[in-house]
Amino acid sequence: MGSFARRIRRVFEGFDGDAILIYNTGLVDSNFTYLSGFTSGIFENTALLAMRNGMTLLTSDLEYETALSQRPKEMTVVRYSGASELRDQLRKRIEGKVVGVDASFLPYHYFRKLKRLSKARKFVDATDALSEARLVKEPSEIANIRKAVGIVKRTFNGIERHFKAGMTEKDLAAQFDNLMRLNGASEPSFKTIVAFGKNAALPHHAPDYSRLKPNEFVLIDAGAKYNNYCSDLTRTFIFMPDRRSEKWRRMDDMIKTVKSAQRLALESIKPGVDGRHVHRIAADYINKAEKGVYNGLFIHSLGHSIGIDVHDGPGLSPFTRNRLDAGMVVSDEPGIYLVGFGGVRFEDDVLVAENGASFL
Ligand SMILES: [Mn+2]
Repeated sequence: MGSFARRIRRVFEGFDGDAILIYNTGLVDSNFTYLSGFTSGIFENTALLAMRNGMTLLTSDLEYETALSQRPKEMTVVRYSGASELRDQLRKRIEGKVVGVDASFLPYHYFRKLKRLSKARKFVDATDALSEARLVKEPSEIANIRKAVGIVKRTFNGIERHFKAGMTEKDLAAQFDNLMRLNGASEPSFKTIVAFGKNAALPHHAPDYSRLKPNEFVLIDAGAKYNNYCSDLTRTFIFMPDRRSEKWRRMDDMIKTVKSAQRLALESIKPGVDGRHVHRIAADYINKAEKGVYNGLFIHSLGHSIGIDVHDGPGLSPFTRNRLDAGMVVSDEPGIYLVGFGGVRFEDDVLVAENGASFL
């Protein structure tokens, strides 16, 4: 069975309707990317109809050749010119059927139009079936994520040479993004976070004109895309450390604590374990470290699934039950955030395997 036949089968394991319709408006649905494997093209106003025995792509003249050259063998490509032809083609295929859509992506405005024009018997939400199918990765998907991770690791390896007193967070973010591309990324997988000093206490800080000063944190959270797949890594450095200062001692202790929590969490990851349990291990360690000085300062989930999306589904959250399985890729990213002082986060991407887990 081909790779895409297997993907279709996986999706229909969790869905009992007749067809799944992925409709790209201006943005590309990541489930479109999963089912097509396309790495080139915009595919605006393109419909991908998946059924148990194959897929049909309805696309415009603009994308037709691009689609033909990349299509998997399970896919038939049909071109349409104009909205009425798209409607007729769609109606012909789904009239009277039970059709699943990705309700987490498709805007309500477009959904209503589809509903009116297509004469499907019933539309249902196939979001969960789609996202569950994507949780366990195939070897080729893991290879792509591994590449995306390697690009960011290589970029981190040389980055301290680029730290200069007085540079802004924006300067460093621009340099980091450029280096990722030079190292093979097709693009960043999300907006790179660079946070100096006390800004590092804000987990989602957007790089601004803050300037780098000696004996301060430099937190960088970045990801690369490679062949449609994402990575997501974080490192925290201290710029020109003053090892005799009280401030340095605190910063250094925060770094050591977070790294230990990250390592402990990794060691507890294996198939069958609930993601909530892994979060708990890291959170308990941080809360109890140093007689409780960091209690309550780890303020987010330990990790999320990674794949075509940076947040590719549940991972290691305290709130959702998620049984880990071999082939899943999740981030392991504990942090300590001390408002007014600074923050530390270390993040690596973990492959869950039969006999345990390892950083990619
Ligand atoms: Mn992350």
